[in-house]
Amino acid sequence: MSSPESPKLPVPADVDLSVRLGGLTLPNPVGTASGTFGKGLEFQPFYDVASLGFIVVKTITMEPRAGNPSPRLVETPGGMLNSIGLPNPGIEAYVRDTLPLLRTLGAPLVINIAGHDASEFARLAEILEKEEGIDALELNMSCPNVSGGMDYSTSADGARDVVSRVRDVTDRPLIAKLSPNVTDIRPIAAAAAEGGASAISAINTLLGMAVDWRHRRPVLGRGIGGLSGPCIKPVALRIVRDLWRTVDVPVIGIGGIQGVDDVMEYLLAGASAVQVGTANYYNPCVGKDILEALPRCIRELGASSVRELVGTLEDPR
Ligand code: RRO
Repeated sequence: MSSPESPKLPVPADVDLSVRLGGLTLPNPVGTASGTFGKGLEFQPFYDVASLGFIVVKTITMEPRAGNPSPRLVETPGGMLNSIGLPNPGIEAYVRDTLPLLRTLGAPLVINIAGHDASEFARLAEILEKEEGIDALELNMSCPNVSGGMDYSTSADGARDVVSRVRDVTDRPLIAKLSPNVTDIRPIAAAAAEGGASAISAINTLLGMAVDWRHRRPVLGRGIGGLSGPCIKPVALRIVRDLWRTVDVPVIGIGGIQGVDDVMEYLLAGASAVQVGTANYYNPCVGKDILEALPRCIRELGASSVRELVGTLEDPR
């Protein structure tokens, strides 16, 4: 839904920003990361969110969840630490009350789901199968803040199992969102692709902790949380490069993106698209800012499309 004060951003005709993710064509590679963009409507006063390449919404589960004890968020000198714990109204209320609002956003819509086990992931996908206006599902196999939340992205067999069970019930593009909290993400991503993932999104947050030494307590209500923000970008870039070399499906880069330079770095490292997360908290216009600057940066490298840049980082000598 476009508001009159936020006109759609002009994209110069000589730069093709479109990207393909599995069967999905996106108008541009700049999306928003799950849990950092509300329902999208909150950002509409700042710019027309329909200009985004895609919007990924906060994870939805089968049953309603209250989330973790507070405090749930803390700023550290290096980044933001969260322990939100998947609060959501459950799939039934979500489909009834939230999905109709999301359909008005105008950008390709990616619904992020998490189940307790593979069959619950599949059941969620099955319920959403009846719903229109959903362009892809992102499988949250990597939530660091609930018991068992990372189980399906810490083993190749677990990842293959979840994705293939969901693949059995839907032809929709499936994005497997993986955890960096593993020794080697590559076999896990390869297994997700074998199971039928159309794309891999990397990375979810890095497990961390903040300490209030005067009270001898961890700061977060659950003790540990997920670290995000610019401090995790080097880790995410390394992983995106590794995945670009390893898996046959497109990679979506996530981690510490706060401007167009970051996006260019991810594209060159091998990301076909990116998700902007934590930066939405301190710059609600970050998506617009990046989209305005992106065509110029692409031209600066002598290219006329996003696609021709993906993975073109030179190898070290
Ligand atoms: O809700 C959360 O605490 C949360 C989730 Br589901 C996730 O995937 N990643 C994260 O950092 N926090």
